[in-house]
Amino acid sequence: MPSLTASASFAALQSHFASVKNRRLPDLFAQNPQRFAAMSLRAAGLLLDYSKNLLTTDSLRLLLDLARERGVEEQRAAMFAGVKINTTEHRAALHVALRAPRDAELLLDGQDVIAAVHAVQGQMRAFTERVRSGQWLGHTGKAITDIVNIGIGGSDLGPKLACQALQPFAQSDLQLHFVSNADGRDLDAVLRKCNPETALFIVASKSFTTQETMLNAHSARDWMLQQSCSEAALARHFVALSTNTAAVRAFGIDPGNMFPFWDWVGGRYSVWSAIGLSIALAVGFDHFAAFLQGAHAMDQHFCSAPLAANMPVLLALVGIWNRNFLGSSALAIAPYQQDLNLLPAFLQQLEMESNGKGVALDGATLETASSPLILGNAGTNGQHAYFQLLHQGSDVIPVDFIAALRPQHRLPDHHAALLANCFAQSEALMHGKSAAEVRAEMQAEGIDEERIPALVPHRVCPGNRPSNMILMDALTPETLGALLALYEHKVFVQGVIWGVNSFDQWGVELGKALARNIQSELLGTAQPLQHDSSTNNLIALAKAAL
Ligand code: G6Q
Repeated sequence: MPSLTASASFAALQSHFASVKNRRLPDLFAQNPQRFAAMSLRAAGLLLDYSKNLLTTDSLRLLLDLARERGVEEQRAAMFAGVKINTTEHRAALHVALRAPRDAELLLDGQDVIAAVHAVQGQMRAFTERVRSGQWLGHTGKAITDIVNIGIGGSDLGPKLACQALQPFAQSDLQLHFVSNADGRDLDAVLRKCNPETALFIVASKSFTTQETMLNAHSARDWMLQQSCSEAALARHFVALSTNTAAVRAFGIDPGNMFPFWDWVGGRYSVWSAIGLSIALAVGFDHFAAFLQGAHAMDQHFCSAPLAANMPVLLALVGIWNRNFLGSSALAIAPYQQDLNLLPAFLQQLEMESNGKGVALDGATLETASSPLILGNAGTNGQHAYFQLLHQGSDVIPVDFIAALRPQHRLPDHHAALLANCFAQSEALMHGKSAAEVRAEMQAEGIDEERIPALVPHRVCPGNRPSNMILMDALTPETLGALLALYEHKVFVQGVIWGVNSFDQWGVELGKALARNIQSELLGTAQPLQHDSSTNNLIALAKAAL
């Protein structure tokens, strides 16, 4: 595949961009009263309104040409067919199989993938029901009250997000805790809340070798033993989610208490696998199944809708436009829903670990920018913090607003205020406030005429700042599943267009390896240290303090 910049549609977009970049979004709306209808669509319970982006129908047509020329349709078919598109790890990327119905068919290396997926789901359902009904007992015969998921990265962010987002569906008194950080304060704070007789630890690790997770898992195990749980009774308190049976057994967890998954499930795409056990425990397996169904509905839409009416494709193309033509280096994620507070952190990993790459699949250096920096937190909180930069900063940072039309609480007035803020922000970013408006406003406020000229530039908001709006009727297991699948496929499409492998993470592996070396130096006596003078001195300082 030639590089992105060598493709004919990329060149066409570059010359087209020159004719659009000085347009004003409010003018585009004024010229076409049907702009919302033309630039919004519904799929799998979600509505995407991308009309507040600085593009025209010509821009879209050229972006769709780009998607075709870059092979989005062929790569999509390859992913769903189980082709080993993760070439640097020689693996398929088959997370879509995790949410496929029982009657779907897919063979991978001779294995019936769908049967294997549903067998594990059956195991998860049976276990979940035993724990939630109080039949699964701790070592002193008491029912489980606290679930502690020990995992990091993809083995933490998705389950933690979903457990928080679906809390209104919990219908159980089980307390869910997530421990990820190597900082002992993380586990220590959770252990203080738990009773060793009624705590259940889920060790969630695809590799079962990740340093932070194994450190926390061993400390949790030691804590249980110190609290008078016998080695034999640990089986009542530890289960594993992993692909590595040997390491699970070596840790001391009975493989009978292990929920397996497979190397074709990438860490950041694993929330749909056994890694979702904590979600099923929190909300019940039926709700977890609904979460999978919501994602599957988005998969079906992504597979079957023409590119021009395909939500993940359009969201991806708008992102390409903003990143590679408008030059935006970041994307803000603003969920106007407290329960989605962890979505920006989840998407940080999904987008930046998948497409934060500078090298194309063929090893060539990319000639264009790839993943933007992802930032954000829940609205309205973000409005009182970083939104200042969105409105008046020197960089144009597009925003994805995400909101539900119906709340999951009964407090009066709150939801109208929340939605009003959400819609007002997207409108304000687009319209801005001109010098004339600022002047008139200050005159109306009675500000001294002499002071007005000096104040005007500070109060002007340039506007013309792009945003998407993603709406759902309510935040449910189905809509959450569809939302996460939407972003997964958006990231995939962008990866195809940029020509990168969205499914490896060699940068993450580098950090893991270096930390192992330095840890052995911190704890050992190896001399002299062979690092740069900064790292050598930092290690020496820490060694003296430890
Ligand atoms: C995700 C990454 C990474 C991974 C963690 C945890 O795609 O590979 O975030 O999920 O490093 O890995 P384990 O699940 O193997 O412990």
